[in-house]
Amino acid sequence: MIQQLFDLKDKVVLVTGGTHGIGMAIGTVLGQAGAKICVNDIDESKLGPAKEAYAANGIDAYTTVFDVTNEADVDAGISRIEEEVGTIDILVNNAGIIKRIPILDMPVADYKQVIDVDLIAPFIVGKRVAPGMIKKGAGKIINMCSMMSVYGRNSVSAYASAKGGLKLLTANMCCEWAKHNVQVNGIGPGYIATSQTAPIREGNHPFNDLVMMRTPAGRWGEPEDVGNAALFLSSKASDFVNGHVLYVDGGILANFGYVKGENDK
Ligand code: NAP
Ligand code: GCO
Repeated sequence: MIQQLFDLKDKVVLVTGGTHGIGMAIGTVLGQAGAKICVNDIDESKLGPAKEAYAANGIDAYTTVFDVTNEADVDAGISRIEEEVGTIDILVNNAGIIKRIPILDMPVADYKQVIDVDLIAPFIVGKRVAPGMIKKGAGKIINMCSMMSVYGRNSVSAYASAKGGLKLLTANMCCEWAKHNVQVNGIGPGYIATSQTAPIREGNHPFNDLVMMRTPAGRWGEPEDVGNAALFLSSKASDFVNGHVLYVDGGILANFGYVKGENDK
């Protein structure tokens, strides 16, 4: 039955940084598909509101605090999940930060912090979770990539460096773990309306014009658009999809752009 392809009943999911934004949308969709949802955050104050938001959608989310950049913290956090919920079947490396600073003005410490969260943390968490999947003989890992896995743009050098690296870390995880029936893929969202893009979206920000010019769909993406793609990559339907980055971008990567008023039909 087609529904069985997308049934995640009894699967244990970890969405890092899943207390709001894209991560919460992913956790919600996977939870509604039957999975047991676990989310972490670096900030304990985010856990209560997140648990309530998940509950409002009928999902009893397991919440815990750990810093994805800290190997010991990750090990303790994953151990808690393994003991209290079960071995993780589906990992979504979603936690991420961005710092929009031109290279000449960016302190090296800021560059390193973005690399730590957006690239090294998926390595740390993936390396900690994969052994359980390998032992079970099955698993799904989704690394949250970006348009900046393939493009640069002014002021996001650290973020693009990390997301570009994450695209190839995804490929390498695939090469090493596919033989164990662990599918590792990326999702590359376009411009999505979350708190991360609020500074370049709200208050009639001129960046909106660029997003509209580059996005054939003519809108900002919603977190749910990404959640739906995550359901595919978490399900049996994608068992032969590996090392792939699924772009959820409204057509940005297919489009050089257009001049307002020209060919608008
Ligand atoms: P967001 O609203 O800023 O959420 C990011 C989450 O990651 C937050 O819950 C944050 O916790 C958590 N986090 C940050 N550092 C952490 C750490 N060291 N340990 C644990 N958790 C940590 O961002 P978003 O827009 O939902 O984006 C989610 C992911 O999608 C990110 O990887 C982002 O790069 C990627 N992405 C976003 C877009 C977009 O247009 N929004 C497009 C492409 C890709 P706190 O809130 O407590 O800091
Ligand atoms: C930016 C945006 C983007 C999005 C996303 C696009 O400043 O350009 O924040 O980086 O977050 O990564 O895919």
